Amino acid sequence: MSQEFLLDFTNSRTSEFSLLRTRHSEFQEITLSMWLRTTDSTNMGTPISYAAMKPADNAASGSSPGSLVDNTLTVTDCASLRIYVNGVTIFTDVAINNGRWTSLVFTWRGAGGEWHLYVNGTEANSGATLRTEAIPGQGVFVLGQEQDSIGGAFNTRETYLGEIYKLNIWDHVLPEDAIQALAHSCHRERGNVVAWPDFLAGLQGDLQPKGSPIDMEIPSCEEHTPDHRYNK
Ligand SMILES: [Ca+2]
Repeated sequence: MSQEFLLDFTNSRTSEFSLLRTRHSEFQEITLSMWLRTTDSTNMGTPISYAAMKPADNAASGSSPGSLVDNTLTVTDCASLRIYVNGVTIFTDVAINNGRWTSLVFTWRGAGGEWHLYVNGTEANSGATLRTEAIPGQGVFVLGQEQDSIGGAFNTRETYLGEIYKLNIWDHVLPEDAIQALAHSCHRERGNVVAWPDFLAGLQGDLQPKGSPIDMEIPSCEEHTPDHRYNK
């Protein structure tokens, strides 16, 4: 299935989202890439949230189901981006609610907790999270809503308002040149944890895929990517 579609979240209803359950085991590293276009300045709009259960210490006994790690991996508030990893808030001080298509790439390494945020291919902020444990696996990704329980407990004030295009997630930190390539409209890479078309099967409410417009106002391959792989 082609990646050439976008999802447009046009209202604050909690009934419109896409839900995707992963069977992937825990994540030691993450690369999250997506294109967003939004003007929202009032909602704590959440393009993507991930919720998972932390395995119980005595999971081997099978007697305990473990506990929910709220905000296991979540991106929210496009007026001043906050990214959560294992419940820890990263305040990036990056605003992207300017009504233009914006490429966001977030990388995180469990070992050391180092994270980087790239906006349109340029590093906008970086740091280290305090906790360095792995992100629990076998959880639920939700586009457009913020989960407070696994796959639910959404809040209208945290609904994403705007468009999402080509959201992909990898279980490792991509090399610098690959991160750069993600900031160009023609990239064809697919995440090995989540590939953009995976979300089509979990669409809820009135949310329907739209063809990606040719006037997306995002950098063309020829202008910005000398790499021969991306030239037609
Ligand atoms: Ca939450």
